[in-house]
Amino acid sequence: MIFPLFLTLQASWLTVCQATQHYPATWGHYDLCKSQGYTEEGLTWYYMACQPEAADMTKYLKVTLDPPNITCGDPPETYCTLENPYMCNNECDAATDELAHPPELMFDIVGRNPTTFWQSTSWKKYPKPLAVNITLSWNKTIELTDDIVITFESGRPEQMVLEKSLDYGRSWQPYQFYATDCLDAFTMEPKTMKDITQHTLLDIICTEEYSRGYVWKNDKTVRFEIRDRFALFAGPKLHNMASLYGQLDTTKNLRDFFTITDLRIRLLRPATGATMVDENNLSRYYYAISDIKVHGRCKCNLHANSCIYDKEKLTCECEHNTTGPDCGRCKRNFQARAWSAGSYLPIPKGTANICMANYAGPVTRVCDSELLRCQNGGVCVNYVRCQCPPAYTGLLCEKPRCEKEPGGCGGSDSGQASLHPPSLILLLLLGGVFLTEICWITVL
Ligand SMILES: *[C@@H]1O[C@H](CO)[C@@H](O)[C@H](O)[C@H]1NC(C)=O
Ligand SMILES: *[C@@H]1O[C@H](CO)[C@@H](O)[C@H](O)[C@H]1NC(C)=O
Ligand SMILES: *[C@@H]1O[C@H](CO)[C@@H](O)[C@H](O)[C@H]1NC(C)=O
Ligand SMILES: *[C@@H]1O[C@H](CO)[C@@H](O)[C@H](O)[C@H]1NC(C)=O
Ligand SMILES: *[C@@H]1O[C@H](CO)[C@@H](O)[C@H](O)[C@H]1NC(C)=O
Ligand SMILES: [Ca+2]
Repeated sequence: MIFPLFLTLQASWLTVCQATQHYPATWGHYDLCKSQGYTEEGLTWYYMACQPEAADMTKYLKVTLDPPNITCGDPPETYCTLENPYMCNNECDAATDELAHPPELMFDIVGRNPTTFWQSTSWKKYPKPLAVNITLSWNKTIELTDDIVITFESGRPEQMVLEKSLDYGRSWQPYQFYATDCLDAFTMEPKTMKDITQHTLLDIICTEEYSRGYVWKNDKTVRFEIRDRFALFAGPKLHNMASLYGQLDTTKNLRDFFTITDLRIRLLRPATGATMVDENNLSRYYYAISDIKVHGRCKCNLHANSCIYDKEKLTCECEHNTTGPDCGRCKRNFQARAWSAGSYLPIPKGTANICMANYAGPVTRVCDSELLRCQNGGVCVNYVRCQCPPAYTGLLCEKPRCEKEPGGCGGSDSGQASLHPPSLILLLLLGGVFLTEICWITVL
């Protein structure tokens, strides 16, 4: 009797600790939806706010190019470098594996040598703009947890916009503008992350920091700074996530700012490296991207601690009697109170806001004479309750009544499990909420 119980508790203690230790302490909360604990009533579940682990989200996206035939190589083409129009050894041929540059190469393993990249056709139709949209779709709401980083193999574009959608691509909002000259390109004052404060966090800026490809030849990345924005609330090293979570909980706009279903990179003008475009050799101008990083987690409204990818689709594994791709509603027959997202507060366990069974609805399936029998000689009354013999209690008469009495079932009593005092203390020490606390304190 004591042993299995003890092992269960120990197992749940281990689960809590292991789950907490994978990732930085800053992200360590909210990783379990429920845990088992011990009270006077026996084992019970504690429900907590929970969210899936953050992950590399590029594994789960669908990429679409517009125009669709903008990838190089059909027909084959030879490119020259931006720096030297006589150095022309970049060949693209869609029909040859080694010389093809399809969009998948923006999401393959980093560090492959030579670098793998997607490449566009060159700017053959100059002065008509060379405009390309790269759209990344998840068909699922995602919460960004780290910077979006786009690594160019070509020079970085002179004009570009990063856009997001929150409604599966029906409407789009800009995230950030990028240009060598913000005023000229977008009639916006150039700004950097340093200009952003807690109060202007939702402002959309134009930055010139990531566009001077020619001068800073080794700078190949274009970034959208998520961590710097988090840091405005959580401190430079994100050590005070409680503050950020508190803000996210109370400010819907802020939460939505980091939430997306799709991203779109609008490439508007390639690197030219000079004020004048060399019209005699347009093979110098094109876009090439070797890598795109998008780190985030499935949005599950704090009702799931995992998100599965099945049949090319991400879905939250909803707990707390919720359902839907984002756990956005109560399950059937669990609508006794209105659905509500879980809450990060109070830190660190949050509030689960579980959906409750409709007691007023159809009568529930407590007992029958076939499968769900009343135990210890109890009698099923109208399928709704067990009438228990005097010595037993509980929904199915499964509990000896003496458990509720002072002194429990110990003493002269025959056959009942007796808890030895030291084991009992150990059990209580390891039990329930206290158990989780110990664990968190150890990890942090
Ligand atoms: C892409 O397709 C459009 C219309 O189908 C065509 O006008 C254009 O020339 C094509 N571009 C390339 C680079 O093949
Ligand atoms: C122009 O580009 C072609 C490749 O399209 C290259 O072979 C040639 O050397 C270049 N010429 C000049 C003058 O830059
Ligand atoms: C790219 O997307 C924008 C809206 O986000 C749209 O206006 C534009 O027509 C699209 N296509 C190209 C080639 O830019
Ligand atoms: C997106 O997901 C929904 C289910 O949530 C599914 O019915 C639909 O077919 C998916 N759309 C695409 C384009 O995969
Ligand atoms: C569903 O809700 C009931 C209370 O209405 C609760 O006892 C049960 O544990 C919940 N189930 C889950 C999986 O959260
Ligand atoms: Ca690559």
